[in-house]
Amino acid sequence: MTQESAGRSGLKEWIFTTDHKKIAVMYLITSLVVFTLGLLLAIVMKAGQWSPGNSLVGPKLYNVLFTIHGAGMILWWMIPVFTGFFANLLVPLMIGARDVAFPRLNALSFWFFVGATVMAVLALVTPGRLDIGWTGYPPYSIKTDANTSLYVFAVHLLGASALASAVNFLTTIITMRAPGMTWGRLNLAVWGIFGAFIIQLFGIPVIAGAVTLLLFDKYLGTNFYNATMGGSPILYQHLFWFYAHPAVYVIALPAFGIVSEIVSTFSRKKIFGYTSMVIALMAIAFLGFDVWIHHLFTKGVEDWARIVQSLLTLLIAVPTGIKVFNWLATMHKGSIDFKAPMLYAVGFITLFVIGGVTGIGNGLLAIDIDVHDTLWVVAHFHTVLSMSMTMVAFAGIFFWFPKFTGRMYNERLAKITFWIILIGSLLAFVPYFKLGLEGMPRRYWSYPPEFTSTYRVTVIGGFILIAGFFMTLINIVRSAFAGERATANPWNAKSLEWTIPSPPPSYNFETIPVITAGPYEYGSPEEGKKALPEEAEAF
Ligand SMILES: [Cu+2]
Repeated sequence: MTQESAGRSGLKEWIFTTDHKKIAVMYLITSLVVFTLGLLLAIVMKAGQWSPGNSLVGPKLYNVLFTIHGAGMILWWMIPVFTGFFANLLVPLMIGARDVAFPRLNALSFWFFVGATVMAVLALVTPGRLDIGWTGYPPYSIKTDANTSLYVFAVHLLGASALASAVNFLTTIITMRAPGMTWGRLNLAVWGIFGAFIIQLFGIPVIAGAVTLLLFDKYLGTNFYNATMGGSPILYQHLFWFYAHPAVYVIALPAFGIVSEIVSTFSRKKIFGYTSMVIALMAIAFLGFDVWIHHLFTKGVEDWARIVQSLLTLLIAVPTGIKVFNWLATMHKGSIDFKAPMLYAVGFITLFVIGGVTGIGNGLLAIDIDVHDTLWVVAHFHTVLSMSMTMVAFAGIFFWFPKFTGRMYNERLAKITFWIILIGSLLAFVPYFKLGLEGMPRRYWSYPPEFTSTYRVTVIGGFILIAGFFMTLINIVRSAFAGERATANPWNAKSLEWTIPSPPPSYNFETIPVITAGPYEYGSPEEGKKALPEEAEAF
């Protein structure tokens, strides 16, 4: 994709590449393929729910479908698109480096990720299809004849990939910033990615241990999670959610950073409250490890632990609220240009606030006990996480599209699909809040007839939503090959990556820039000053 490689751009060039930009694109392609698969499964799940009897999908198949949908969308779409694609694309360009600290390790991370994908696919085609949910709770995951082992190995390989990435990117951000790129001048996207990898570093060993014990219980006859032999299935849930709750912020922190870049650029204003943004990002990374028990409020955990973690869960609303306030304050009195990335960013804020406010509900111990394991929870995480973070992913893909492909996406189509996705999301998931409050449990293949009309709204909404996503995918693929040629800085943005050609040459910067100002210097005396290499320095 770079000019240099144009002459020798074969499959081999991609397979053996250590260029962070090429690795980024390969992460994007892999995760978009799995995202598409997740959508196709969602179509089947939705279609079957048109009528209460569900003549299309039986209970066993439904379990398989939501397992693949959940695991695929979280572990192969949302986490890799932010920590694989965006981290690889943005970090070196934004800190003024020629690549990551360990380029070969970076390639290894990607190929481990591919290996994990292959294993996950094998888990599906081998007998006893995987039906354990993305959570893989024992005792069911031990008792089932499904291939738990391949899923566990896939999680191991994903973990190895993510740990290698964490070491690589933390080292890169700490040691490879260009001269003058102080911590206070880092882009918020880099701060978000930094926070995400700190979480990966501390969280992944725990989940890797948790699933290893699962493997031992199932195949080697140990009883770590076997209650009848003195073990505890709840132990697994503690270990699982100790990582899996913070994993939400592995997705969200880079997303928060990306939204900040976009909101600032298209409001033509410096981001409001930069320091408070950084503190909020780091506070969330820390607090994220102190709230996992909110997933176990109904599982017989001691009261003191439930009360403390309920309060800590609510505390996360503070740094989160600071962010939303700062984005709105950045837009306030800005000259806003609603290009597609900005529309998607504002759509994200909308869905995120709807989902976030309902999160205060399930964070409260008393309410959670009522809505636990109902469709309320499904509505909550699909708005606050799934839909809103996918909005950010597309906002970012469109925003940096000219940079990494050298071409423009179709603006008109992107705007139309934004509205389709937003309306589809609201129709597909808001009714789940109602169904959840009325007591409809999650993960049921069928439902009582009195819920038919509400279910049908979600089915129609789901189809609208999925149609919007497919149109977005078409836009991305078509524009990558046939879009208009892009200039170096089509948005007139003020960050370092826009000072180099689109797409960037393989070495990124001809001379390593000397940084003299922070990002987001719109309309101030410092405007445009940053990233103009005043004194070139040989690298
Ligand atoms: Cu949680």
